[in-house]
Amino acid sequence: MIHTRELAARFEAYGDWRRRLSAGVAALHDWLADQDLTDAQADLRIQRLLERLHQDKLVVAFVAEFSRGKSELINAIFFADFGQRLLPSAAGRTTMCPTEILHDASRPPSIRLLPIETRLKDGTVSELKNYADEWVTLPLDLASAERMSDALARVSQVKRVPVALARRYGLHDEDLVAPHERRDEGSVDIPCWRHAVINFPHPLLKQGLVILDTPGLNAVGTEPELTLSLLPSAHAVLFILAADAGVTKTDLEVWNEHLAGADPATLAGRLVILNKIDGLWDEMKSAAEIEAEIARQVRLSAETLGLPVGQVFPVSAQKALLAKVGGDDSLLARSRLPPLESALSDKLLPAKRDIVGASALSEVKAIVGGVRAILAARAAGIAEQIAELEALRGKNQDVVEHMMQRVREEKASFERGLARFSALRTVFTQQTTALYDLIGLEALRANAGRTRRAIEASLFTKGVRGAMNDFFAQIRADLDAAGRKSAEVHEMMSAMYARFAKEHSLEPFSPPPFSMLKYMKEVERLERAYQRHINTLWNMASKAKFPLMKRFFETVASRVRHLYDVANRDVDAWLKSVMSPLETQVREHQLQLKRRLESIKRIHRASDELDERIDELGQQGDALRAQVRALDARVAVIEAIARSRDELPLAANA
Ligand SMILES: Nc1nc2c(ncn2[C@@H]2O[C@H](COP(=O)(O)OP(=O)(O)OP(=O)(O)O)[C@@H](O)[C@H]2O)c(=O)[nH]1
Ligand SMILES: [Mg+2]
Repeated sequence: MIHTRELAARFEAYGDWRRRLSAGVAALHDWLADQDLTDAQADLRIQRLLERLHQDKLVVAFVAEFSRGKSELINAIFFADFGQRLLPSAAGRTTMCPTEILHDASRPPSIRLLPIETRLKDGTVSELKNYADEWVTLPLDLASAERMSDALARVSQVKRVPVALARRYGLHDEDLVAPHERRDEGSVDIPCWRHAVINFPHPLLKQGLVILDTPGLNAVGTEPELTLSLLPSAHAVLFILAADAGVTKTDLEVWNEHLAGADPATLAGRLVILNKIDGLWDEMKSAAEIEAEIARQVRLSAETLGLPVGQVFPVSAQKALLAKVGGDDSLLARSRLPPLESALSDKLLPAKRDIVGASALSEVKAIVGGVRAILAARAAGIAEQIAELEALRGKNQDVVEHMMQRVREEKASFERGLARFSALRTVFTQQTTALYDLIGLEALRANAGRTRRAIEASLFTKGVRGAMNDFFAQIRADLDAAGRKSAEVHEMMSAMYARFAKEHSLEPFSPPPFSMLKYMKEVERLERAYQRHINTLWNMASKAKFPLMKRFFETVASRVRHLYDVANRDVDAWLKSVMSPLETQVREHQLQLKRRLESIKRIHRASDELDERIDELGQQGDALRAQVRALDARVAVIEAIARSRDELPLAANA
């Protein structure tokens, strides 16, 4: 298993590199804050970049027609240590839903399953990942390979439903009936689950590897998220063919529709696997003949798919699994899995590192670009002042007065332009006040008070129920309205930025939008929990039920209060990130005009101050240039890390 170890060592080196890159970015951030060169927007972007670097994953997807051996190959490469087949792999359609295999240290080992019924809801799979209550979670017992494979067998679970229902789920009935299986009148088999996430503490997964096993062909088409987001964001895709058949018509369809691409960088991340070469191991043929047959299929497949021969790997997943489980080295060599494993560790990570490095670097440069723009504006202001003052040497008082007049006019004109900015500020304040009126704690307090009084006033549980329903309805209406309000603010600010950038030829900036979905989902969750609980209380005969209901309301109210706290904090941060870049732009511009005017005023008072002032400005210019050099140095450090490719740690070569 030398190759798995090598892959693990590569992953470790990669994790280490990511940490160094993060440290470089953090150092840059500290320096910017120290120099007073950040604003809320830059802070937010740096924060996001650091988070991304921290959680960065490497996603390897396995895609093919059904029954080509995707799941078997995953078993052979990653899970042979368990001494048995872990993911279900069998003839016919086996994997029925996209299955992510990853490690998340914050949860116990488990398989999480998203019911197919969620297809009737809004929300994408990745959104739904944030809501544990949408998933069915089964623990994985690592001590028992048997119990584990039982739990993992869930990914092939199907159930019979009326065709009409399958259609409502957006599934095509003709695609879903297993071949050879007789279809009942009007009903079909559909997958029980829409998506599965297996949380498993494997060393490679711990380092950030995510494996994506997909169901065969048709399912690729029915889950839009697979095509729209999971596959495109995979860093590598292993496309699996059968060695005897080569590229069939349906294989080609899958390839063309989902995997082929004009972009050479994308194609570099595609490996084609010719699986089941053991089918060609014909006793009646010589080794050389078999070899020639395999080589011919490799060549043909590479040609058909437009890939270099080096990216096509003939293997036998099944024999490789068997060989690893039984410790049979010669069979493992014959299975040809080792060269594929080497390719995964040699090509994948360096490629991934390039991509992550380049994207982190371009984000850093974008952030630094904003800072440079400020520094450049300051430098230009100084240069202009020096030029102005130089022109004053030996000029008489009249000329100085004239010049002062000119700067005053410029300042006045900018200030007139600012009238619009302050009008916008007023509207912005009104809008934010309206937003806080909707979701502020005051509104919640009033709502809770109303509910409390209604509960007190009602002598029967029915009244309590009505009051609680009103309480939730009001919250949902407020969140809804707040969502609309924040969209208004976003629209207004986007327009203002566009206009401001155009009129004063400044850096264009598009403010981030704000979403209420998260809070809405949480309220819905609370409401569901409340409904369940109230039903239990409802059925109680005891006299205690009325006080219990009151107490229960207080619990609910305090949960909602916490939710409001979070929402208010988020809205605060968002509003700042929307407004502060504009404020910075305006402030910088104003400051510059003021400085110019001041220095001319001083000259006006005493012309012997002229040389002194020019000197002073020269020094300011020097300081500014030093600041730019310091900034460059910090960016260069990040750039060097981002572009570095270090050698494997010694352990990997052992
Ligand atoms: N002879 C042979 N059989 C294999 C090999 N790899 C997989 N198989 C068999 O092919 C069948 C299908 O394998 P799976 O791993 O379920 O295929 P899959 O691509 O995951 O199929 P779906 O989950 O249905 O999309 C199983 O019976 C495997 O044992 C191989 O290298 N040689
Ligand atoms: Mg499968």
